[in-house]
Parts: sequence; C-alpha cells; structure tokens
Amino acid sequence: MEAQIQLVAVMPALDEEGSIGAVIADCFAMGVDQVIIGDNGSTDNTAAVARAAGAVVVDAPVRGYGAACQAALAAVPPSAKAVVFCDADGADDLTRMRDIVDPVLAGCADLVIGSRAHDPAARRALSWPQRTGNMVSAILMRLLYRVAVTDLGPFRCVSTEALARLAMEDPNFGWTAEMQVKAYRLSMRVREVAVEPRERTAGVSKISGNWHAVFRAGWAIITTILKYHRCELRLAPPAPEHGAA
Ligand SMILES: Nc1nc2c(ncn2[C@@H]2O[C@H](COP(=O)(O)OP(=O)(O)O)[C@@H](O)[C@H]2O)c(=O)[nH]1
Ligand SMILES: [Mg+2]
Repeated sequence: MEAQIQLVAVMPALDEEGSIGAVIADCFAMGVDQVIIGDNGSTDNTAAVARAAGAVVVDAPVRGYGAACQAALAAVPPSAKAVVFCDADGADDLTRMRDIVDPVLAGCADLVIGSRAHDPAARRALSWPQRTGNMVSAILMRLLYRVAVTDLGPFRCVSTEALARLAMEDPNFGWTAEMQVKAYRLSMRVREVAVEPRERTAGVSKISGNWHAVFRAGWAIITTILKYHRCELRLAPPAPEHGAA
C-alpha cells in the first residue's frame, strides 16, 4: 500500500538487462519498499526484466543520467521519507544498504554517501578513469567546500525533505556532484560510509569504458563543482544560523 512506502530506491538504467533483476532483488531483500527505474530508451529487455523483478519503470524522455534520475523521482510517492540511489549494473555493494539508509530514516543525517575510496585493495574494482575522476573531484570539493569528502559515489541515500531543498537540476553526469556540493552549501548533515566497489556483473559500461563519455562525464562533474561554489542557490533557503546574534 502506498501509505507504507517509506524507502524508495531510484536507479538510472540504460541497457542493463543482464544485471538489473538481481540489483532490484537485492534492494527488496535489504528492506527497500519500492524500486523505481529511470529508463532512457534501453534497446534491450531492461524494462521487462525490471518490471518482472517488481520495479516501477519510468520512461525518461530526456537522455542523460540526471534526467533519468529526475524522471524516476517524479514517481516517488509522497509517503516516502528517503530515497536511496544506486546503479543498475551490480557495481554497488548493496549488503551495506542499511548503513547507508538507516541514519537518514532515523533523522540523524540528510545525505549519506557510500565512499569507494577507503579500502585501497577494493578500489581496484574501479576502472582507472573512475579512480582518477573521483580523486580529482574529491580534492576539488575538499578545497572549495572545506569538507572531508573522499568520493562522489552513486550509492547514496537522501531524505525526501533534503531532496526538495536541493532543487536538483543537472540532466547528466553532474548529478551526483550537484547533490553533494549543494548539500555542503546548505550546511546539511552529510556523512560518508565506506563501501566496497565491485565490477559490473554484466553488460558494458556507458561511461568509464568509452573515452568520449569519460571526458564528457569528467567535464560535467568538474564544471558542476565549480559552478555551485559561489552561485545563488535556486529555491534553496539559507542555512539556519545557529548561535547567530
Ligand atoms: N537512464 C540512463 N542511465 C544511464 C545513462 N548512462 C549511464 N546510465 C546508468 O548509470 C549507471 C552507471 O553507468 P555505467 O555505465 O556503469 O558507468 P560507469 O560505472 O562509470 O562505467 C548504470 O546503471 C547505467 O545503466 C543514461 O544516459 N541514461
Ligand atoms: Mg558502473
């Protein structure tokens, strides 16, 4: 019943028929109430496999990672308290789901990000463009936003209340960076939890396996981090000034 839906998983997916069924099953096994897929015109059986696994599939008419997330978010029921994002390729360690979602559901954090940067041995599961991109982005965020951040991993949970304040807008690969730098700007309670990255379980990478996409994604992420450093945040109320006179 819709009123009981508290935790929703949102996944962008593009041609992930080989992995998406197991990812959805793992989400349900870890206590997610509803799974919503933002599908950007997959040409394989992603949508059918996802529906058979019990997910809601939303057709995202605008191409792009962020646009797919945005289309899926539009289907999140009002009863939801938190949204957990993950990829559809099986590369996220969903056994850590409760460590990511529980602080948000308990009201102790606004955004919890799974960081793949903590274990040097596990980091080898990331391709070198992913490792380099994450390292450069983390350094840039640390310098500009003065936060102890190590990754911009896709496996993360945010409260629906925080999500509304974040007024997300990036239609593409700047999506994850936008979410966290805006959260830093708004002094939200952001936490990192160490997660172990894995290799995708099937199919081919749409980003790190293709130079053109690597440069597009890297450029989008870096310009997003720079863009939100000083600009006025659209629709975002100022952070409360604790202890201000
Ligand atoms: N809907 C949608 N999903 C995408 C798009 N690009 C990538 N994805 C999904 O985003 C996730 C991460 O992409 P992936 O190819 O694994 O990137 P990598 O891990 O950086 O190599 C996967 O679930 C993809 O199916 C896109 O343009 N549209
Ligand atoms: Mg991947």
